[in-house]
Amino acid sequence: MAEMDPVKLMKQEVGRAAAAKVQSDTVVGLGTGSTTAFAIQFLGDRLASGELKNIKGVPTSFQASVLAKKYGIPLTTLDEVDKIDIAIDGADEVDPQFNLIKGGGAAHTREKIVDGLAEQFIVVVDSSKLVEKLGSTFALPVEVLPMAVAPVTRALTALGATVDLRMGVNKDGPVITDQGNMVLDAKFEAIANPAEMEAHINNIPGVLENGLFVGVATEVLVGEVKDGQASVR
Ligand code: ABF
Repeated sequence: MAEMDPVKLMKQEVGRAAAAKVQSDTVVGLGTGSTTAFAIQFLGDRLASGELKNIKGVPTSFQASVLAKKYGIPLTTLDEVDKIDIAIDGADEVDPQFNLIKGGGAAHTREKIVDGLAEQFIVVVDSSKLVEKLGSTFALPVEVLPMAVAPVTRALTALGATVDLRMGVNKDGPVITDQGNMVLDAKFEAIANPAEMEAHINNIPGVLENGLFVGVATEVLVGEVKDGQASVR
């Protein structure tokens, strides 16, 4: 049998470990990204086996809602529930204080709403996402109203970032978010004070949300592969 790609193996194990933390009769925030996709799949498996009962998912993106339907996870909305018990979501960078950069999937606006409401927010990453300082490997995604792309670009540049408009896979036009906005990717040397930077950027007129998640994650599950064996810590 062909060897499974070790990164995929790692994501699978992390997704499985996160799904195992979900209890029956709870509301689950369903994140976006390839690692969380495995968690959603394993939640579906647990429901199908009868081991898990009566959960409702709040999706953070169209992609998450499609996966939830595929794996038989009933969906609900923030109008129907008064709390989210646990959220499972990916990240692009994690620092030692569990602060995150998210938004590589252009879904960080809904993700921050759902992850921020969750009593437990479990982040599922592979070890390549661990950094000492946020911003050191990944540009900070910022969701912007299309009419404000130019002034927000100038404001982020003035903060010291190199700013790019996120283009689609075929480069034939900018990525459009689930809200109909665009995404600027702001690459900083490193972000010294994530809390300050998060508040400052969200205060720039035209900005909807940025990908700094400060003080939101309650647990980080890190997948690793050593000698072909996947483990989670
Ligand atoms: C999403 O998951 C994004 O916020 C983040 O960029 C992405 C990470 O995806 P993957 O698990 O595929 O690396 O939540």
